[in-house]
This record gives sequence, C-alpha cells and structure tokens, in this order.
Amino acid sequence: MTSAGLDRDPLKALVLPIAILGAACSPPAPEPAATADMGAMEAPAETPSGPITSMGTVTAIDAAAGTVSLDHEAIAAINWPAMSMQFTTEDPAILQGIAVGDRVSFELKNASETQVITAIAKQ
Ligand SMILES: [Cu+2]
Repeated sequence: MTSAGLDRDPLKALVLPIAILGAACSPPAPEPAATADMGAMEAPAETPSGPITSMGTVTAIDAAAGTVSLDHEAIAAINWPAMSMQFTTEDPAILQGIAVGDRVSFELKNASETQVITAIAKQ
C-alpha cells in the first residue's frame, strides 16, 4: 500500500532525461546513409594534388557548425558519383550569402580531404 506514493518517482526520473534527449535531437541530423558511403570512396591511384571543383545544389546549411549539405554532381577527379552528402567548411564564413536551394560551385580542399570545402559560390 505504500507503493502508491513511490510510483511517481520513477516517472519524474524519466521526464527530465527524455526532455534533454528531445532537445539534443532537434537539429537536423546529418545523412548517415550518405556519410557511411563515403568510407568506400577510395581516392583513385592518380590523385589530383590541387583543389577539386564541382557543382551542386544546397540542401541544408548549419552556419554555426560550419557544415553544408550538397546534392553534388559526379566528381570524376576523385571517382565520386553524383550524391547528396554533408561537407564541412574550412572557414564557416564562406557560407554567408549561401541559402538552401542555391545552385553553387564549390571547391574541395584536396583529394585526401574531400569532405572539406574551401570555397563555395552561388551560380
Ligand atoms: Cu560525395
């Protein structure tokens, strides 16, 4: 009979962690499927040494995190097919003036740091 009062405590204990988890999940999650695929994308034997440029459409921007998701064209220099994926920016300031839906040209840092964008420009 004393259990009636005790029953409330486990409920209270659950509410706070759930609220915290909910808040942590509110920013849009990166695309795990597309990101996982990148591991299989080995650079070709003849790796270009300089920057690699391509075109794409912006699908998401997180200016605070300095990340941008692009639906990009195939990038022959590094044997990439066209895909949707998230990049990080070397300098998040380059995202200023870029918006979701923009058609952009962009520059990857190099063949070994292909997920780092050093420049992006609206077309
Ligand atoms: Cu890609």
